Amino acid sequence: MSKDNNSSHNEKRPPVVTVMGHVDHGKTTLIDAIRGSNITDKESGGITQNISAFKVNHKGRNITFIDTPGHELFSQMRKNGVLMTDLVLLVIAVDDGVMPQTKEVIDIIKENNLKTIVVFNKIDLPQKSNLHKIKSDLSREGILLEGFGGDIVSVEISAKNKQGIDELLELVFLQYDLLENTYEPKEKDSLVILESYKDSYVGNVSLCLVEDGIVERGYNIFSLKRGNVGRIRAIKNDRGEDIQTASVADPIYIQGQNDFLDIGERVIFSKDKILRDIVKEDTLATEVEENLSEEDFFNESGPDIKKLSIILKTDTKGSMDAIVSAIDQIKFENISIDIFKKGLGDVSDEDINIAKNTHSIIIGFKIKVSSRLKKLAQNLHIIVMVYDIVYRLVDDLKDAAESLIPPEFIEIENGKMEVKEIFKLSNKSIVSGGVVFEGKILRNSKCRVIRGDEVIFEGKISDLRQLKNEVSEVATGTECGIILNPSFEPQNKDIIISYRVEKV
Ligand SMILES: Nc1nc2c(ncn2[C@@H]2O[C@H](COP(=O)(O)OP(=O)(O)OP(=O)(O)O)[C@@H](O)[C@H]2O)c(=O)[nH]1
Ligand SMILES: [Mg+2]
Repeated sequence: MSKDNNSSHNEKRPPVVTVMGHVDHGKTTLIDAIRGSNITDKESGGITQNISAFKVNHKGRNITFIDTPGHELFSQMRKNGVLMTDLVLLVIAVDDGVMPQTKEVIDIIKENNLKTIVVFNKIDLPQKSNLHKIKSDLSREGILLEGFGGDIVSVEISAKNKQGIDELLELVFLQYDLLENTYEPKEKDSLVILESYKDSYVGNVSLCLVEDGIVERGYNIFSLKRGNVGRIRAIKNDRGEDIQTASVADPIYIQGQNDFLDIGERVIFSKDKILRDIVKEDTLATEVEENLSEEDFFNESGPDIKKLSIILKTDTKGSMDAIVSAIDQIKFENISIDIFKKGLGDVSDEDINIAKNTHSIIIGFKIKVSSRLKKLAQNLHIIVMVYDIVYRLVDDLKDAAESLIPPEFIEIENGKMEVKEIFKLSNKSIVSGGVVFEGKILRNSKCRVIRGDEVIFEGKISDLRQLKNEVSEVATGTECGIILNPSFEPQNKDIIISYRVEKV
């Protein structure tokens, strides 16, 4: 079926604007200021950990904003944030300046040749005086602002005080209107998938932007990879309200598809159930639920490798990707963290079963474990750890992996004594008398006796005396008597070395 296209495509679609930058520079606060919302209050750990999209109307024109996380672990999500983007707002807090993820975003901007507005945020702070320096730092990164040898525009705002927001929105339209016509009508009506997850009640859900056409509830969707993936049972807008239709650039959540839609995937939608002329791309769908066979799993690592086996359950595909790539970067010699199974959604009976059979621990991110399964896991001694802040999860996994490293021990000498005389006590104890010539001799320490080049005894100093008194240590230059355990009789000129063993 060819697309029924009567609408004029000469006009532009609403701009899609992605807000990006280093962690805590104020991206979500900016979106809150624009929308009059307070998303930031609800974020676990005060950081954004998922991609989200919002539709805003300013003076009669719509804009779609995409919020991205700034934490370093979410690189892939940042890349996903620009799938359909016309303009990037590069948010830089004036009290922090150009930081690692600012640079990472600059790379994404350059790679995708994206038009950018630099948004200097937090100008309510005294560090506003850093602006000149930050601008020249940006030049070094290839972001040449107006007045700094380039034509990239910037704006100064305080998201917190809602200062400069109107000016920013005007600038967005101004810059967008300068762009060539971005609205290229597609041959077929389509959606771009920004994020996907599994909801325990409604099944597969995807956050997407309408790329072209008007999508309606009840329409069929077609993956280029897998063909028909079912009907759209419900469409929700960015406020979670049910809607019947959505048009180009609208951010929506679709439900009801019977297959998982991958991030970045373009799906076609149509009233028709069959689209004969859809060309399947020659790629395989990403597997969301993935198990290694037990046999493969246990054969994978060598005998000297200690393994921490995990079952990973997360809320969304985006967070799964972020966590898997963070786990890939945890490296300790001879330790491997193996993901035996990964999947989206709450912990299931099957997860517990697999954990039991493979001696895995279950790691969850923003998912639930029912009290029944918690109890079952407890009875089976299966560790289940659920997090809602990604870096805590990764830190704990690092610690768990590190705890598998066998500790190394080294010997440290306390001191040495040369034997000069042997006494035998009435209780048959043998006392080696002599002078400490290096360090200290410690009672109860480990010791060895050396004759020439040979070690002739290994044991402990069970008794240490100075004159007739029992003492705990004897220092260099002092005479003392040592009783060894097990009992042993050295000869004159033997050396007794007192030492300790420490963990490194
Ligand atoms: N003083 C001041 N503080 C701000 C401003 N904008 C944001 N903040 C504060 O900066 C902190 C981080 O703000 P967020 O909006 O969560 O930052 P973000 O860039 O979305 O953070 P991530 O999404 O985790 O990367 C919060 O404590 C905000 O209250 C501002 O204009 N002025
Ligand atoms: Mg945020």
